[in-house]
Amino acid sequence: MSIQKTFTQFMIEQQRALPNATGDLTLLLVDIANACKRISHTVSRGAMTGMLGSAGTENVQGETQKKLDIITNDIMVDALEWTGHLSGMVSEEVDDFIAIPEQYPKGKYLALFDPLDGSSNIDVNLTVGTIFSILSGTEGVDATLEDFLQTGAEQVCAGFVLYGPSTMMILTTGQGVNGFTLDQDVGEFVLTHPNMTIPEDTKEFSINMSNHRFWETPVQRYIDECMQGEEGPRGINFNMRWVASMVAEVYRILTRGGIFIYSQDTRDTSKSGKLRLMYEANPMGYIVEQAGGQCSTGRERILEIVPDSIHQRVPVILGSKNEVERVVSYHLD
Ligand code: AHM
Ligand code: MG
Repeated sequence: MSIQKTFTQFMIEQQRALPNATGDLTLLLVDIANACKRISHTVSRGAMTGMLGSAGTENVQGETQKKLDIITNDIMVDALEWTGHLSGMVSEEVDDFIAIPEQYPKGKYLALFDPLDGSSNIDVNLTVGTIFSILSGTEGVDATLEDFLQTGAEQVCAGFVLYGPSTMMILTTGQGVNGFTLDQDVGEFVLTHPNMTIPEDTKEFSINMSNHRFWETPVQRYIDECMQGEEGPRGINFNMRWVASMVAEVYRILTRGGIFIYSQDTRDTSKSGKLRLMYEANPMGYIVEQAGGQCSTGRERILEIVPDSIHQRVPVILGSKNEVERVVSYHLD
């Protein structure tokens, strides 16, 4: 019987191929994987833990926090702050960046995460996930706010963990995209989806249609053309999916192609979109590009945006290359 390659084995083999690698990133990712196993277990116990529902508090984005938003944030912070691999963290659920406590060594990386993406789905038992992005920091020194304000193109690594029918981790370190499934019996992620690629064409789109009247004209034009199907200018019938969990949508796109859009709209002109650049759009954009897809705001490549704040929002259009290019061309028109 052949034994499947574990996540740790995969990472160590990748590290050996790089002459200057120290193993720090491997150890950090193993710690992140362990935190996500704990989150997977917590989420899977559902109502039995009494942790479903609202916490009655708001995060910096003005969104009501679920109890599990706070619990999963604490799991990530507790798992990572002591390791010596990080000089600071950013979480969707915490207003300021998170400093490493004084007693722990400061490492050469920065971790940015959304501990529970799609948490509006948690009470209805649908797929949620953890998204993370790793940037370079300065070893031995406490991070400052400016240290985090790097473009997505500078990410060392990006990944997400999906808590669905199976728990999966999707990861890129800039050498393609690989998917690992959690073997619940032995508690290890194993490589099940090597070299994931996104088909260049698709007939499936993901967007929250209820916001149609608020979208900008290029997005309305694109979706309206898809909706016209065989009789319209595209000449083909499209399918639609909207899980309201970006992790689930991006995983589906990595599996069979598609386009995901959460664009800027006129509901609240003070916000440029809903999704956050540094721990949602950038890591997902890096993964999608590494799998051969594209990721744009409609006007610029997401990975080239120079951030001005850690909780900045951006419009997101990502997925199959030819469809994203089409939406971008409608913006240029
Ligand atoms: P969250 O990080 O607070 O869960 O919000 C992000 C989520 C995405 O996963 C998803 O694409 C989007 O919000 C859904 O938004 P909506 O409920 O407006 O359709
Ligand atoms: Mg999120």
